[in-house]
Amino acid sequence: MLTEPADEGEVDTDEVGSEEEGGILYFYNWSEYIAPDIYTQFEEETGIIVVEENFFSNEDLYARLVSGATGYDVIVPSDYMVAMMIEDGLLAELDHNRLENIGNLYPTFTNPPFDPNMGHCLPYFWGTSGIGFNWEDWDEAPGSWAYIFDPELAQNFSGQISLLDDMREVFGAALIYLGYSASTTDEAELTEARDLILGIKEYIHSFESNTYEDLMISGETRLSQGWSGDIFFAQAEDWNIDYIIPREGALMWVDNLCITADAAADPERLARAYQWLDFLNRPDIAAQNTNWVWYASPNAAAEDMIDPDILSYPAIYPDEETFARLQYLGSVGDAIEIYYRMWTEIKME
Ligand code: SPD
Repeated sequence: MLTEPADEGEVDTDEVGSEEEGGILYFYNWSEYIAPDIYTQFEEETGIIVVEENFFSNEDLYARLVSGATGYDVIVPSDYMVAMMIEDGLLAELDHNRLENIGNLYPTFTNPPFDPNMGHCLPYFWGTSGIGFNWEDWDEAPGSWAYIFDPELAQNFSGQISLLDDMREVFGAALIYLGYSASTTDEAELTEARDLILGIKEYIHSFESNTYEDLMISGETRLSQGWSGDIFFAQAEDWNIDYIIPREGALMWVDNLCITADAAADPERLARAYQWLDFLNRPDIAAQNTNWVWYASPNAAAEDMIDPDILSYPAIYPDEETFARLQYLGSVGDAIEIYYRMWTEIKME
């Protein structure tokens, strides 16, 4: 199913099959973020072939679209990135009348601050960003970001710690550890966070958002900043691997299904995109998806079909006490330039 773009900035629409029958839909998604059988089912029901390509951070996705990439029909940005993309005119407005299954969502997800009344996107999955660890190394779970950000503690895992290759996530975790907002625009706070990260950089195995769960499975890394479902993916391979939301707090996020403004300019592409969004929002499909990826679903009508072990797992569906320690990333306006500069300093050092 995977295809590479023909040139920088353009999807190769000739590479996979022809546009006979239902045509082709280009889906730009995070990696390992859909139950693979869903493609076959969708094609059987609609004749539409879905071609998936992956990105590994919101910033990569944004850079690709803002530099003029065309051809992507449906993309999956997180909350704060949806707000940025709306501002830049990169997303189509949603006509809710074309989405039969839109009523299936939990009310908490239907009027998000980053996209009032789901004007542009539907929620796809939500989750948290915490710490993956291996019980072989611990008597008690590592309940603090200090195990990553305090050099005294981090040196115990020298060369065995991975951080997400994701600027907002890494700054977010460091800022939360320091007691600041994860979306600060204050340069002094950001400088402190940058210095904190630089202070433990010698103990970092890698900045990695794609294969960090594989590094945990192989034992090459023992502590990973990671996304809940990805760590559970590793746990399925090695039951000693586990996930914790640190006591200082952590990020939560909602990833969203959005139709690009580019696709909306073509009625046929737009029609396929609506069919795809509605299919993914069907209760049986949403449940099948969560049962495979182990991320929480915003689809209330799917609940009865989701594996009860997943529904009752507090690291996937956090309890109220944990919820109170979570925060979303917000848009940081022009301060994004400070983030980019400091992120480069971290990576280059
Ligand atoms: N393997 C897919 C993980 C997708 C996680 N999205 C998280 C976005 C957080 N900003």
